[in-house]
Amino acid sequence: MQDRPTKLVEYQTYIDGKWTGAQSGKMFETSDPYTGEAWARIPECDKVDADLAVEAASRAFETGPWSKMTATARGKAMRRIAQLIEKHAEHLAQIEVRDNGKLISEMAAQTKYLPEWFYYYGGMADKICGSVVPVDRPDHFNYILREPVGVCSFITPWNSPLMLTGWKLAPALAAGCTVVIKPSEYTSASLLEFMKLVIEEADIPPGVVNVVTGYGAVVGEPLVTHPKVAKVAFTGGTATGARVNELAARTFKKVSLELGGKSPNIVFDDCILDDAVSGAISGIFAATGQTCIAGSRLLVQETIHDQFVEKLVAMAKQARLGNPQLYETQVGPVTTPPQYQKILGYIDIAKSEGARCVLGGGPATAEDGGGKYFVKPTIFTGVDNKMRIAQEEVFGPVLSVIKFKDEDDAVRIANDIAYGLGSGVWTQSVRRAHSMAQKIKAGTVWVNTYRAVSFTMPFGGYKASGLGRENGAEAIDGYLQSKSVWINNGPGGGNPFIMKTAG
Ligand code: TXE
Repeated sequence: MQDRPTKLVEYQTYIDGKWTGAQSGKMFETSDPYTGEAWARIPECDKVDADLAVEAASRAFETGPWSKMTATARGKAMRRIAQLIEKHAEHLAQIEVRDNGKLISEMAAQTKYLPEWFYYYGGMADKICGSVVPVDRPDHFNYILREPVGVCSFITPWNSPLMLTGWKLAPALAAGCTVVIKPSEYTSASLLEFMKLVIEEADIPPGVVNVVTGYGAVVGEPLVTHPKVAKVAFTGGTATGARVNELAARTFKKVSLELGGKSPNIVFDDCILDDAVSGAISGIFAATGQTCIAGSRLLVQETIHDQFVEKLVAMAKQARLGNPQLYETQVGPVTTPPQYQKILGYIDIAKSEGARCVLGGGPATAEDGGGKYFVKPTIFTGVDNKMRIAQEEVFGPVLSVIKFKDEDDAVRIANDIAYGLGSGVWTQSVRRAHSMAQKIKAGTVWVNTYRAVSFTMPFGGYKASGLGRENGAEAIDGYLQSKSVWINNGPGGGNPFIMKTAG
């Protein structure tokens, strides 16, 4: 176990290029989920700070150096950001683990990969082209400008704080927007380190990237309702996402939402069994199940069900629970106390619904004897898709195994859910792979792999899993709007009382 820190680290937040506390002077503590001990103090911002940050972002967008910078220079600035992330990747990962308890092996892989987002979108900055339109009028020269939407608010969760920020920040900066970021109250520290080590060092002008820290309802909502905010990009729970969407609609903001999931991971009897077993395990137990794309519903064809479950349990049993800062640890603690209670509550619900617990099923202690908030990797069989354990997002290391007969049955069960974020298919049949990919209603279908993401591939949800897409070339559209320019080079006039709808 880590020692209790004798002195808490004190962070400030970053508004208009300056380090500051909350205007109220309030602070809150952030804890290490492994030790359960507080290790840092974070400014507890409120609406006053949110308003200051939005005003700073608005000035930077309207009149600051950023607004006058060429797109090529923006792209260069983004490459500086990428290089600085590369330099500090390991340190940033360690801070993330300290705050969210996820495995260093996963968080370090994320921070090492994150520069690619800034290289990719940085390269796009001076390739955002408008177009000339051959409009159906004589003597006209019409064109479309693509302009940045303006000030954007980002609200992010605790499970992958920097990665999910980068998915928003890189396309927003490439488009020429300015931003205010509110990280989760559980994991603010890595973003504040990022601001110091990366954004400040990269000489990004004041006001372009601002951070306010604190609680969602207090400092998050003012960022969603502020009239000068043009776009809100949110990642978090579905209930919060619905509220954010409703509030943002009142002032007609653009919104993108990346919400929860209950993703089906579908194993056919023609799969390579060992690959599918590993895929099923990493689908649910990686990140202690705290990922929106967790393959939490494992659909197994009845012909191989018993054999598959036996192999699955045998492998899952070997998982090493322990200190998430060590590279050999395979399962870390749950990030927050409410999340820990929620997961244990769902385990009870599953048992009361009649699902059969074949592995785990309760709190755990890490192998080193230390640690807080550990839950045993848990597998339920005999799950019916109508049960709450199959329909609701647990966000923990709890797998529901559901039997199916054939392809049609698998598709029916996979789609009989409010969510539509990820999905997996394990098969060696090319025909079946493509057919399933077409029929599953989800933003991502992985075939013979699971939980892969890339800056090049769009990511987002169908149904209650969200709105819009992050990543890939199309993500930049979420930070741009079109302006139609009409130039009449011929005679004007005509009937002044009638709209010019015809040539
Ligand atoms: O998320 P919240 P919570 C799911 C998962 C989890 C559940 C609840 O099922 O168990 O959501 O987790 C900010 N206005 N996911 O409570 O509340 C909040 O401060 C504006 C899925 O931690 O959605 C934080 O910054 N902002 C998920 C962010 O919203 C508000 C990741 C997310 O917190 C706000 C996390 C408000 N009224 C949880 N209320 C994923 N998609 O990966 C809260 N916030």
